[in-house]
Order: sequence, then structure tokens, then C-alpha cells
Amino acid sequence: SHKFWSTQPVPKHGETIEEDGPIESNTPYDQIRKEPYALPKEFEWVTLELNNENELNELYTLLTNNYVEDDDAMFRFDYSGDFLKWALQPPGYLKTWHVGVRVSSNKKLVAFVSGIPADIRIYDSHQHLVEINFLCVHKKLRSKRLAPVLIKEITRRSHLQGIFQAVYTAGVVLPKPISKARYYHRSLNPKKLVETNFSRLPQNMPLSRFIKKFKLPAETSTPGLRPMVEEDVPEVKTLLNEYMSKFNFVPVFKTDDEVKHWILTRDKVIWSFVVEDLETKKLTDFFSFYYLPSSVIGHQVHKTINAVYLFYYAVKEADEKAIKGRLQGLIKDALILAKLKNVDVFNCLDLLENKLFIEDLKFGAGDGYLNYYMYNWRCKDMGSDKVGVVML
Ligand code: NHW
Ligand code: EN5
Repeated sequence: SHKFWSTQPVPKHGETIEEDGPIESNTPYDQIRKEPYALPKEFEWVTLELNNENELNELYTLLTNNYVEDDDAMFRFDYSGDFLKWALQPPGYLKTWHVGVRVSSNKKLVAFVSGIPADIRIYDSHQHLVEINFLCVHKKLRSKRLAPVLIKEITRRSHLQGIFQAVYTAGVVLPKPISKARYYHRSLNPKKLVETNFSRLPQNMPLSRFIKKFKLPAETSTPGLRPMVEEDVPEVKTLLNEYMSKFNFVPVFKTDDEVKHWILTRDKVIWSFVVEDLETKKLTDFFSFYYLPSSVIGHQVHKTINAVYLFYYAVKEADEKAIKGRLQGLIKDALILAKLKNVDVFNCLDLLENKLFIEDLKFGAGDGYLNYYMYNWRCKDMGSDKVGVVML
């Protein structure tokens, strides 16, 4: 099995790890292949220009109709055009890593894969690498071994930039995850979630009681909580990098520009809030969540589920025993703010310190998992509570 992955520099399933480090050494520039890999003859490579509204729309349409679904094919991610620009054009992004495949005869976009530059720390090792996301092959072209060609091509284009490691996540199990996280869901609009079969009404529970169970206060309760503004960026950068020191696999935010890009509120894409100490005026905490609706496949009434996903946050709390209460208060406020934005469900993974609030705030376990991978890097695997990287 794994006709493709067995040829790649990734650890084998069941392999035990002695020491952290690359699996293969870097290829010298003059030995890196300069021509794109061959596609089946009816297709051609294109680099997408996401600043061109038509090309952005083509990508949006490909993904909306063909990207990730749950195991029962009831829901499909519906990343918006603005979201895709946010996800794919961070500071230092390279257009050459927005890789498309078109049908030569009619130019229809039928496949895509992307990379963005990122800085991460894995255990004690800091790396500048590429994050791979949005790998997609049109439904009509599945199982023709196009995905390995896309992966080899984005690998080649990474090598040409002097990058030999990558991070990626997937619902499927491949050789070999460094961690596995589970999705959790907090109902904000229980009636709609039941109507779409996103959640099942428990046996013998009337809808009225189910709705009551998920009721939330009308207003937030953390003193000093307010929307984040651009002036907060330097302090949020410090808060976030300090908080991340607790974990083994984390993003490293090097510049204010990166924090401005990744954390500052963008309408219908990401929302971020800070807590300002009312006496010192210093920021003590922040949290953010991104908006990623899902199409409801083949439903008569409901076309989309409005979902948000918990993104990065930081809690400044010297007393380890006080963190649980503090974080619960913050995320409860996040639920209230999301509800005010007409969100139907608040999602998160069981990474970071999310296990401290998942049960008490009435999140329920989903049927989806997210596996974390590194390419060309060997290291010990870790529990999801040691993971700090949140991918879109
Ligand atoms: S995970 C989301 C991936 N996308 C979707 O699930 C969308 C819906 N599905 C599809 O579009 C987030 C297709 O089913 C895809 C596969 C395109 C997934 N990752 O062409 P074939 C990401 O974007 C392997 C990696 O016939 P297909 C992360 C599979 O194991 N490999 O299949 C992306 C098999 O290999 P094997 C995957 O169904 C990370 C081969 O593909 C995979 O028509 C990419 C079959 O190919 C997945 N999600 O197309 C890796 N799904 O060895 C980046 C299947 O088992 C690596 N496969 O025979 C790093 C690169 C950069 C390095 C830089 C130094
Ligand atoms: C890479 N960046 O499976 C992204 N979603 O649980 C690719 N389930 O929404 C990675 N099947 O459990 C993709 N409702 C991996 C995720 C793919 C999408 C996926 C799961 C995550 C999901 C929902 C719907 C299930 C429909 C049937 C689910 C139950 C919620 C319920 C709420 C009330 C309390 C109990 C749980």
C-alpha cells in the first residue's frame, strides 16, 4: 500500500524515533529539477493570480464544489473568496505556490494545491518552512493519481525556494501523524443543527429542552473585553509568543505585520478580541475565531451552516490553577459574541488548553479528526494538548 507515500521522506507507520532531524538532506540548487512534473496530456499547470477577481472566483468555485466533506458527505467546507485571500496571501507569500491545473482545451480549473511560508517551533527546533493546504482534485477526476503529481510539484517549487520541510493537516491517516486532534462542536442554534442533521436530538429529549440546554447570556462578562484594534498588535504578538512556550509544536510570530495579518479582525473572515486590564491598561488575554461556513448538501430548506472555529488565543495567568476558570470565562464570552453574529455552531479542536473548557462549556465530540504531519522531519509524536498550530 501507499504507492506514493512510501517513496516520500516521511516516517513509516510503526517506526520508532531515536532523534529529531531531517529524513533526507537538502538538495543543492543545481540538482533541483527546473521543469514542472508531467501532467496527463489533457491538462496544463497554471499559477493562480488571486488578486484577479475571476481567478479567485474560479478557485472559490472549485473548492466550494469539490473540497473537504464529512465522512457521510452531508456537509462541505465553503471557504469564501475573502477567506482564501487571507489564508493564501500572508506577508511573504509566493504566487508560485498557488498551483492550479486546468483542462488545456477549455481552460477549466480542475485541481489546486497551495503553500504559504511559515515559522514554527517543533520541540526545540525553529524552522522556516511551507504550510500546505487546499489540495483539491475535481470530483470527476478522482483516483487517477493526480494528487501525487500536485504534491511533487509543490515540493519542487518549495525546494527551488530553499525550503525542505513542510507542515500539513488532513482528516485522513497517512504516514505518519505527529499528532491527532479531535473536533468538538458547541451548538449556538440547536434547532437548525437538528433540522440539518448536524446534531441529533438525544433519545427522549424534546427540542424545547435541547434548546434550553444551549442558552447563553445576552452579554459577555469578562471585564475589559473589547474588539482588538491595530494598536494592540505589538502586545498581542508578545502575549501569543509567550503563551505558546507551553506547547511543543507552535507558530512563531516574528513581525507585527504577521500578527496584523493573521489576528486582526476582517469582516466575515476572522474576529479577534482582547482583554485590557482596567487599571494598568495592559493587555492580559486575547482570543480569535474564524468564519468558515459549510454547505448543507442536498437540503430543501437550509443551504449553509454558519460555523466559526476557535483560532489563536492567549491567557496571561501566573497561577496555573486559575487558568481553567479564566479560559472558561473567555471562551464563554467568545460563544456569546459568535451567537450575536448569527453563528450556528462554534467549533474547536482538543489542542492548546481547550480540554480545560470543552466539557463545561457544553462542546460535544464530533465525528471528525485532524491529523498533523511534517514532511521530511522525524520527531516523536505528541498528545493534541501539546499542539499549538491551528491550520485553516
Ligand atoms: S487535507 C484536505 C485534502 N483535500 C480534500 O480532502 C478535498 C477532497 N478530496 C480531494 O480533492 C488539507 C481528493 O480526494 C484529493 C486526493 C486531492 C485529496 N493529503 O490522486 P489520487 C491539505 O490540503 C494520497 C496527502 O488518486 P484523489 C493537505 C493517497 O494516500 N495525500 O487521489 C494536503 C494516495 O497515496 P498513496 C493524500 O482522491 C497535504 C494518493 O494521494 C491525501 O483523486 C499534501 C492518491 O492520489 C491528502 N489529503 O486525490 C501533502 N488524500 O501513497 C503535502 C489522498 O496512499 C506534503 N492522498 O497511494 C508536503 C509537500 C511540500 C514539501 C516541501 C518540502
Ligand atoms: C485542513 N486544514 O469531518 C482541513 N467535520 O467533527 C482538512 N461533524 O462537522 C481536514 N457525519 O460531528 C478536514 N456533529 C477534517 C474534517 C472534515 C470535516 C468533518 C466533522 C468534525 C463534523 C459534525 C457533523 C457530522 C455529520 C455526520 C458532527 C455532531 C455535533 C454534535 C453537537 C452537539 C453535541 C454533540 C455533537
